[in-house]
Amino acid sequence: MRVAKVALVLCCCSSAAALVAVPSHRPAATRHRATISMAEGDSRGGLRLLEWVPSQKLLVKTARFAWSTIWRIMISELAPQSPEGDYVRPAPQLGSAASWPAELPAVGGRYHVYLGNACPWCHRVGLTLALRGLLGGVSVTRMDDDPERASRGGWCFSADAPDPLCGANDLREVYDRCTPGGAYTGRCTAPLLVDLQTGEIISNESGDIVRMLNQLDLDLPEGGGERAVDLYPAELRAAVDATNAWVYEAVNNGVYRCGFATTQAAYERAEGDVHEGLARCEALLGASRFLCGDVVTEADVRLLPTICRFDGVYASFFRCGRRQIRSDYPQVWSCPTPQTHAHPKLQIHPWSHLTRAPTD
Ligand SMILES: N[C@@H](CCC(=O)N[C@@H](CS)C(=O)NCC(=O)O)C(=O)O
Repeated sequence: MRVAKVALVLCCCSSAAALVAVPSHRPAATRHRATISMAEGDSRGGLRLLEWVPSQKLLVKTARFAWSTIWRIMISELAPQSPEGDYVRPAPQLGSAASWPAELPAVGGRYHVYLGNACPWCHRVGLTLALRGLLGGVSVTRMDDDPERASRGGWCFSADAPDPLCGANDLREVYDRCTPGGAYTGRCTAPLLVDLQTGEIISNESGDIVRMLNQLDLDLPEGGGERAVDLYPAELRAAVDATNAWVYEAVNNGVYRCGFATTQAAYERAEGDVHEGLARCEALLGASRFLCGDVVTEADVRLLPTICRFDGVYASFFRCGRRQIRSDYPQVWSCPTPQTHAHPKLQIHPWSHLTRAPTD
């Protein structure tokens, strides 16, 4: 039906355009003939699908079948599914232990992270670098998201932010370069933390990277008091771990489970979890300044990237906008850094390359 509706709208628009296009200085009779001939001319444009196809029903069904088949193939590779249609995020591939490797010295300029602006998992790493005062000691490359330029995944380098490790064109080349044998076979995800001296990958799991960076103490001249921020203080570790677990399941990954669900039941499960999780955050942030009390922790750093993309992106694109942060979760909206909410750059569709799921 949707295709038919679009066709109808297009037909209406082109007829209207034909009428508007009639020059007004002509005599009335000429004007009438010109109107008819322009309208006829317009109707003969394009493939004239609606004229020669034997059945509109067949056309709509064929278009819907082709569209949803292509979408299903694409989504099954991008977003693996359970038999029930739930999105199952791939397990971390190069996730390390969540502690800074003892053999790697705390040396400024030696470690590098690859980040993509659109990516919430990268955003948590960027926030950690800032909160830990590490931006002067751990270098960062911000990549472009362009699946047509990248040979696998979407991340590639631009002329003004080239790859410092090997001058790669895209992140896949970096993964290859850092893999013994030179051929990495998994997903080329960001964020990625590497050792520039050995050319080895330290981790490509954002949660691990956040925790590792929390342990990295670089002796930087400009570190200042910022370095005093401990995102995983000993007395709050149990609370932070517990909060991370449900925030990830319900909120961080919950929005993806909504957007990538391929059955109605799976979508409803995910959508329910998202709003249950947000309601839980709302209650906690009403009672204390941050999720685990009065100090900022990893838990807040992991929540924020999802929150500030929620109204602009996930609500509509992943279809979890039954309630929105700005209007329905005031404590979440005002805490902890309201200025990052609805930042214009975060309103830009991070997945503009993807097409929406067909809704049949
Ligand atoms: N487990 C990873 C997931 C990161 C992730 O999914 N990153 C996305 C960008 S938002 C990515 O790079 N995807 C590319 C791909 O899967 O090919 C983490 O948390 O670090």
